[in-house]
Amino acid sequence: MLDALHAIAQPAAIRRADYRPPAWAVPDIALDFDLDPAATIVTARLTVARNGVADEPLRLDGEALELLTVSVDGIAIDDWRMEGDQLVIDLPGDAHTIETKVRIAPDRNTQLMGLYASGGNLCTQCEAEGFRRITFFPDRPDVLSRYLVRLTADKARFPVLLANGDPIAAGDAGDGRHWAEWRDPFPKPSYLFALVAGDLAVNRGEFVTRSGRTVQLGIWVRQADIARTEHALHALKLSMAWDEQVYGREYDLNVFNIVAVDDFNFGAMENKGLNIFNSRYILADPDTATDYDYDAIAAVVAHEYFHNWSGNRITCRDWFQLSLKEGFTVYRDQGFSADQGSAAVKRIEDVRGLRAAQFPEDAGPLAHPVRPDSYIEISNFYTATIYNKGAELIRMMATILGPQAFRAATDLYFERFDGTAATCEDFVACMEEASGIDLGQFRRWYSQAGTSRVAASIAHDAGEGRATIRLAQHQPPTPGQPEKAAMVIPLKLRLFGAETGRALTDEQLFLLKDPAATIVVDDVTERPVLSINRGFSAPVVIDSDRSAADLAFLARHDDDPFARYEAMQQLMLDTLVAAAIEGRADHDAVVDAVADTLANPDLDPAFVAEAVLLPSEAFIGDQLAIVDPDAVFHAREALRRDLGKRLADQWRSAYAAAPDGPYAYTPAAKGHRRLRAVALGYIAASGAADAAGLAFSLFESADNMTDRQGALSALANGDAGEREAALDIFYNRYADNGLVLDKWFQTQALSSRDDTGDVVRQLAEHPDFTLANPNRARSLLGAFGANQRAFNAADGSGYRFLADQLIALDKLNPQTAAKLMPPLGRWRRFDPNRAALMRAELERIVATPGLSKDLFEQASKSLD
Ligand code: 0A1
Ligand code: ZN
Repeated sequence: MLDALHAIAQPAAIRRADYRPPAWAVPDIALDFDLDPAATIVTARLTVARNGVADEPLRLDGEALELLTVSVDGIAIDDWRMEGDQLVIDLPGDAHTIETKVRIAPDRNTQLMGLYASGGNLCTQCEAEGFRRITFFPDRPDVLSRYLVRLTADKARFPVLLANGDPIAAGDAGDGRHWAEWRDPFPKPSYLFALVAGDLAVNRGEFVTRSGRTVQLGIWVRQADIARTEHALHALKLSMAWDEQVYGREYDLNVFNIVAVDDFNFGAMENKGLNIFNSRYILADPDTATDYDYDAIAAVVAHEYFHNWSGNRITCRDWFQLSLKEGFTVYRDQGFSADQGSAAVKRIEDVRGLRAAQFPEDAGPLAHPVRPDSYIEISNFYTATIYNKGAELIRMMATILGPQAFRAATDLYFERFDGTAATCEDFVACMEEASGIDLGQFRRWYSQAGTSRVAASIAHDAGEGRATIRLAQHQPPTPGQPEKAAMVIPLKLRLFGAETGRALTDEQLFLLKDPAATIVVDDVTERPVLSINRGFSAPVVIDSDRSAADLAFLARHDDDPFARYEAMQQLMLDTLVAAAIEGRADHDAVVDAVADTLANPDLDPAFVAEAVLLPSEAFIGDQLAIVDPDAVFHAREALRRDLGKRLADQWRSAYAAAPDGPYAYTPAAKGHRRLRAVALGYIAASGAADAAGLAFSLFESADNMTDRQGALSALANGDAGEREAALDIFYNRYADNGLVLDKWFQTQALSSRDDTGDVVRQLAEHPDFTLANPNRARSLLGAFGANQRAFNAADGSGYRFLADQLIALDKLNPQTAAKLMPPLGRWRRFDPNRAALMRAELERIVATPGLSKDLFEQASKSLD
């Protein structure tokens, strides 16, 4: 009895092993929307065709729907039944037409899944399981249908009516209402359905495909934002051309529309022909968006566009295969961004992102394989592992195959699986078939979680002229996977001579397949220094015994920019870890290496800016057996101050080196701005008397948000009088721009000041703070959770505050609440006091009545 009660309270897990093909196909669906924010009537006519066993009933998913009528082949029926959230109809024979009519209330939809209102407009979000909140349907990605959609709405309030595919007809409906019809000829799963109804302006463009078809492009936003859409439109055209050139993929409809909305749970959504975006990934002008925002907009526009092939033309058989579309599409957008500017800097940024988000996930209670085996709530699996580690898997296969075979393999994949719902296995099989390379062992990357570690050392026999490289791999245990088999790890290696600085070998790709391996290199006449995992050829941690001198040497001489950056990072990390453990460390090697990098005229300023930046507090903490957030903070601050003081002149010249002139979004200008911001940070860290004045004058004179926000961040970390002034000016100047106000909240939540916890709690009471808008919630709570020292205050005040906010947010928007929870789940990494305080908050969350599946899954797994 108790067990039964327990079973009801705990949401059930869905397992990959339980996959069964759908019993009924739905080749066609006609949808009719009578749109009204308070009460929308949705009529759905489905043609259904039996797919499987003769007596399987038709099961249609539905959630929060008010069912009005059901009919079969034109005749109203009442012998349907509900089993949980499924509408079940027993049907004789093999083919029928089913019609349902339901009522929904978009203006009460705070979850932002299904049909909802944002800024007075109506829009949809259906991935992963939102379509069931619009109408009854087999809401799973392997049911592909052709959609015909008719929208009717008040003409004054909703002058624009958009849906997937191409527009086919429109007209007046009388009574101040109008209608539009859209047809999407490409069969698609329900998660790719979308509609938008609203008062929107459009920035139109055109793209002529390589076969000569003209596609009408449109970026739809509110009228006041139209001037900020040019960058996104340009990025869309670049993406369309790039996918033709690099992957041979052409666009397939006559129109491609993008709509920006302010209330959105994720970044953007690839609905067929009608992408819906979080407005932060569309709107940009120099005054309101940073270079980082510009880059992110181009990357997300490209990502969603690339999904048209990797995701829409070929979709996923089930949600366990999510990385099939996401890992591959991230890999594709990374390639696109790399081609727009410096590929080396892009790779550095991507690896930094992987280490910040994915490595901790893989080392914590929520670790899961790139192809998971089970989930409770699929929305929780839109993770850095599925997306970013998934992209690294594709990159490793591309490295192993080489460019020609990889392109042949993607061609084969696109051709063979076009119009179907495929699996990760299908993708890997195409890689094998096109290349003739056996990827049997490689498949473990899909099934084993955790970040692999490789121990690497090199010995030199000067007499024999022989170098011996020893490698050993280690697979750490993760939840449910205590033991693991050896992986195939593609490692790019090269040796450099310690005396002459020249390369002693060519770059070599070594596939580490066994638990341990030895590589012997002859004709090595001087002491070799090992450059390993060049270009970050595998998403692993390298444990090497390279000395500070060898790392400094690589930072100076390695010809691979990533390896050079990496050597510098390792040198800094070794120094900071020693300082965090011992309370102090010798900074000389780092200071010399940074000085050298700053003095090297051959280096791109964008690269220099990355190379001289210290590892984050979180990443330093990740290297410690038990994270001591205060020790890490002080070690890092001490090194920042020392670098700031000892290289004061170099920072001043780096700061001044950026050429004057109006804002331009070019790789060179971006690099200069980046270096200027980093230099300003060091000048401020040095404690120089004029630092706040310098930052404030940049803040005031800047003609762009990149410099202005860089200056604001530098001020926000200090306690000069200019701090308050700048925050006030910034707030007043942008009071009517939600995306910029997010930056105002975020900058304060990321501050390194001692009082940040108090400031954040006050900001949660600010009239402009609301949990109803995901961007705003993330700007304060997400940034605070990432601020290692402030969040992990020893008295547990940060944990209590976040838990309070999550419990409140869960009632409105479970997905966003669940996304913000992971910092609370890292208790194993901290001392017993902090761990107990964190666990107490997790327990409080789990015990909250009416908790969502989303937050329940994250919090309960984090307690295990
Ligand atoms: N497929 C989208 C991500 C996405 C997933 C779920 C969403 O629901 C709220 C929204 C967007 C992408 O990869 O961009
Ligand atoms: Zn995606």
